[in-house]
Amino acid sequence: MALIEINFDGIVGPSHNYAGLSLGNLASTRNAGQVSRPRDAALEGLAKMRSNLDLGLAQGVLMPHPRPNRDWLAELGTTLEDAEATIAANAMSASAMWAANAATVSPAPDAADRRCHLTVANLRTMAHRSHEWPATLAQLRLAFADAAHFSVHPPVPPAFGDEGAANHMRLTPAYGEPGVEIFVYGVSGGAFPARQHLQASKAIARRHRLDPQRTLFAEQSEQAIAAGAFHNDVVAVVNGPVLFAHEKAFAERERLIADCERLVPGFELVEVPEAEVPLADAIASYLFNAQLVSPRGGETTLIVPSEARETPSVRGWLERHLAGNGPIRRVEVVDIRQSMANGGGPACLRLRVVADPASVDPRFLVDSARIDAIAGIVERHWPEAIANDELTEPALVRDIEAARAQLLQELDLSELEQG
Ligand code: SUG
Repeated sequence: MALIEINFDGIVGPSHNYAGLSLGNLASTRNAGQVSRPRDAALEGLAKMRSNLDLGLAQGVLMPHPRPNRDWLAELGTTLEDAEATIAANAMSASAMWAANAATVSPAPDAADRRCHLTVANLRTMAHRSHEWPATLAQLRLAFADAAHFSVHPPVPPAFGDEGAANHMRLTPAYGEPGVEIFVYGVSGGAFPARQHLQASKAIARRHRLDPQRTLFAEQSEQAIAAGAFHNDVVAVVNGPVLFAHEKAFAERERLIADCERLVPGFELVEVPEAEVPLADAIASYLFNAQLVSPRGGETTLIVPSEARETPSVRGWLERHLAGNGPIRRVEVVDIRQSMANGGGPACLRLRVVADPASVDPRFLVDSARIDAIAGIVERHWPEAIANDELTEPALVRDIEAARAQLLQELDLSELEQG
C-alpha cells in the first residue's frame, strides 16, 4: 500500500464574510466590516488546488457547511430572523474553509493499530467555530469510512480546547515510516486566548494510540500568541524531517530541538531569527503558514501567499535561503487574498492526510476536471459580494443555501445536505 500525503482543502463557502469574529487573529479584526467576495475567494482556493495538482501532489476537498447553521440557532432558542446580529454572524460564518482546524490526523504508521486516526476538533474557543464539528464529523465519516484503514473520532470534551492539525506537526524520514508527532499547546497569550489546551492534545495522543516515546508536547511561546499567532501553524510548519519555524515560536525552543535531534533521523531545522524577520512581519506575511511539500521526484517546495513576497524582510530571507544550500529549494506563490484577510493562509486551507488514495471515498478526491466542474458551480452560484450589514438578507440567505446544494449535487454528496 502506497502511503502519500493528500491535502484536503476546504472549499470556501458561499457565505464567506468579514464579521471580525476572531479575537487574537489580527487580520480578522482589521478587516471587520469589509465587503467580502465569496466567488473570488472560492476561485482563489480552487486555483491553489490546481497549482498543487500541477506540482504532482494529491488533492482532496471538504465541503462548505450548511449556513446559516439553523440547528445551532435552534439550540440557542432562536432563529436567523430573531437572533442578535453577532449570533446571526456566528451562524453564517464560512470558517469551515480552514480545514487545518477540522481535525488532528495521525497517519497509520504512528498508531499501535496501524490505522490512520482522525479526531475532529471541538474548536470551542471561538463561538463561530464551535459549531463546525458535527458537519465536519459527518464528512470525515464518509470520506474515511474504510474502517480497515481509518478510525474517525468525535471531538474531545469541550472542557479542553482543541483546534486540530493547526497545532500538530509530524516529523518523519518518509511518509510511510513511523513519525514523531509534536502537539503544540498554549498556556497564555497575553490579551489573546490560547486556543489549544494541553489536556486536549494529550487525550488525542492517547486515542490515536501513539507511542509515548515518539510523542512530544511543546508549549507555544506566549509572545507568539500575543503577537497574533493564534495557531502554531502561523509560526511553524514541518515536512518530512524538516522543521521550518520562527525563533520565537516555542516556549522551550532548546528542549524541542534537542528532542527532535534525538528522535528524528536526518532532522533538519530551518529557523528564522527575529533579527532577520520580526515576529510581526512573519505573522502579517504568513511566511510559515505555507505548505511545505515534497512533490514526487521534485524539490522541497514552500507554497507561500503573495503577502510573503510583498513583505521586504520575508522576501529578503527567502532569497537568501534559496541562494544558499538550505532544504527549501523552491518557492511557489499563491494568491488567496480573500482568505488571508480573515487570517487564513495556504496551510490553514488544507488538512494533511497521509493515506493510500484508494482507501478514501473518491467523491472527496479531485483532479483538474473535477476542479473545473466545482469552479463552474462557484461561478454560477456563489454570491459576488457580501456587505456585512446585509449578511442576513433573506434573498442572500436563500442564494447561499441553494449554492451549497448545487455543489453537493454536482459532487454526488447530497446526503450531506442537512449537515
Ligand atoms: O480561526 N478566521 C480563522 C482563521 C483560521 C486559520 N487557521 C489556521 N491558522 N490553521 C480563525 O481565526 C475569521 C472569522 C471572521 O472574522 O469572520 C476566522 O475565523
